[in-house]
Amino acid sequence: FILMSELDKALSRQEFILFYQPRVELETNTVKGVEALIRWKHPQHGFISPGEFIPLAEETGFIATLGEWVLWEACRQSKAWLDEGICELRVAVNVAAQQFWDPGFVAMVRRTLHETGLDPQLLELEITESALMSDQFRMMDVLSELQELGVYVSIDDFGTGYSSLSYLKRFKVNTLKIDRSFIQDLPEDTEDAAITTTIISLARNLGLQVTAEGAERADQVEFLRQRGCDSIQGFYYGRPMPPEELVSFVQSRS
Ligand code: G
Ligand code: G
Ligand code: MN
Ligand code: NA
Repeated sequence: FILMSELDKALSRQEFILFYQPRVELETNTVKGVEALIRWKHPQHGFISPGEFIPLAEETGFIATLGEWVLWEACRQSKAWLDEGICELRVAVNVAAQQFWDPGFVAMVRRTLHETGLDPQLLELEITESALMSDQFRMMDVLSELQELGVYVSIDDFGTGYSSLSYLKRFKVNTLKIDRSFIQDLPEDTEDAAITTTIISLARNLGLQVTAEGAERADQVEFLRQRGCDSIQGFYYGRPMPPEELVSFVQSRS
């Protein structure tokens, strides 16, 4: 049970940290990107998962402040890895619906890139399919502005929302991230196999990148590789981990 006042304090007490989960490119078998995933290091209760406090942050509007911090910290980290000559990693940041629809959102992203000095090409914004679809005309404008800025955009949890294929054609997005629910029962589940195969060829035919989330086993990775999936983010390769561990992980694979 979490109180809003605790969330607010946690931010000023620097109790939030970002973990990073590697995304492995299948063709080269190397890590080209990571997803930043927030954790709350609570002084009494240890690590608290975002599933337990992001919903409250969304209800109370605190997600705006928290989301800005996440974006800033992820950009700062990617830039630091690059400057220190450690690795070049595109960092993917989850954007809540409320953030995406805020009229100041694109300006905030631009300002954060400027302040941290990160190349826009090294930032990817993950927006869920359901968040995108609520206002299709404005969505097109925001996506165009983000494209002009030069950041990457991916549709998170793809396959679980309601985007019509005709809109997909005009979405200015770079990547579809296939939701974990379609991956977890591969390759045995014939329906999930059909859905996954179809999403991969849809993405390829539209010239989009496709990432599968949640592969935990070698046979799942093999299935996805054979169907032309570009990259995989799943426990098979690595869990979300602290930045130091991520660096060792990347270096051990390159
Ligand atoms: O890391 P974990 O599997 O516990 O994440 C659970 C959920 O929390 C996922 O749906 C993930 O997208 C979400 N999440 C993690 N970090 C962030 C964040 O920084 N911002 C937002 N909006 N959601 C996040
Ligand atoms: O909603 P979103 O796609 O942002 O959620 C990402 C979350 O999915 C991460 O917090 C991560 O913990 C979780 N995740 C990533 N890979 C796997 C996996 O292979 N298995 C399971 N069970 N969860 C995963
Ligand atoms: Mn995500
Ligand atoms: Na997802």
